[in-house]
Amino acid sequence: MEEKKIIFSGIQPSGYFTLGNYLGAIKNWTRLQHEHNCIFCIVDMHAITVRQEPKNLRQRTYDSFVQLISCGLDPEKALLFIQSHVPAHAELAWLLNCYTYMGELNRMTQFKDKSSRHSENINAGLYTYPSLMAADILLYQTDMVPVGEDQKQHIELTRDIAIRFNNSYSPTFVVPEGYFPKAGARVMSLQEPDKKMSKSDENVNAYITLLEEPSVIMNKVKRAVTDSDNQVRYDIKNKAGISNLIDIYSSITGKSIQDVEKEFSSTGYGQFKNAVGEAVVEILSPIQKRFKELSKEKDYINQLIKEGAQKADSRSYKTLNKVMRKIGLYQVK
Ligand code: AQP
Repeated sequence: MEEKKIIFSGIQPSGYFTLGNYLGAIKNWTRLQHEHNCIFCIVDMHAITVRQEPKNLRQRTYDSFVQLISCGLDPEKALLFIQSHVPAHAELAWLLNCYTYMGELNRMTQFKDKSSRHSENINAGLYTYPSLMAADILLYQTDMVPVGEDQKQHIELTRDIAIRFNNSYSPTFVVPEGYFPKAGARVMSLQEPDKKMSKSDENVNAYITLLEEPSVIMNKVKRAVTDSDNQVRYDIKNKAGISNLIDIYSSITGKSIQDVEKEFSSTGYGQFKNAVGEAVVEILSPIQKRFKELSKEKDYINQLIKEGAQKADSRSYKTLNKVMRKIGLYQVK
């Protein structure tokens, strides 16, 4: 029998999860957990590379864990934990920083993008974010990393760091592959459709969160920026807003882009937006119901959080010790 692949992916508690996070990541995770050895992590240490309100961060981290379970992740099937609860992540990140070049970090578009949005706080953590991400992935000897297309560059860098380390010493890390699902790979902002939908966008109309009221969802879709030609046709270059809504609708319903174009060929944008809004409301409604029920079960959720951390701790230390030994850090047996 073929061995199960090890899959790792992370998500930041930097706000409430968006439809982009769901269609680009979480929805695929719920499928992958049945087929592979999956590890999913709430990366709170990545979130603090931009300023967070402590009280909000604490609450969002808890809510993120509950949201993942509400979306269908099962702690019996996948390993779910919070990054800061497992010290090996920060430890390996430091070690890998010493094997990562500034030239490589300088090329990262996410750093350029986030530092331009947070010009008052361009900190070293934001800059070395990719080494922490490499540590997250490499600690678990990950084979595959399912992420949205926006993370392609970080995965490439993780591979380069792993190969460099393996070549400098001896094979230590599995060199992971990125896995970029086509459907929902890049959900764009509803207000600036040439930018990806982000949970930390200052304009709340740019994104839809998983916990949003149906009326708010319908309104946000209605207000989504489109164009004036009133034809539901896919053309990313000239009709980015409508193309984004087609992508969202197609990803939720499973219909092809051509079929969506056909379905709305004789209707205007108003009717199409209505259908998109309703599809979003429908897919989020069971998640919201479960979230409401589960958030009240604090003892149960905290127990799951603790168990996740314990399991991740024992798995990650194996790799960390191996790395320390190879580098030449003195260890007492
Ligand atoms: N718009 C998106 N479309 C498709 N996939 C997306 N992802 C994020 N936004 C989209 C995928 O979600 C996973 C978790 O992302 P993250 O929370 O770790 O960080 P991010 O990519 O930086 O997400 P945000 O929402 O943009 O957060 P902020 O605003 O804090 O930076 C990843 O697999 C990502 O590809």
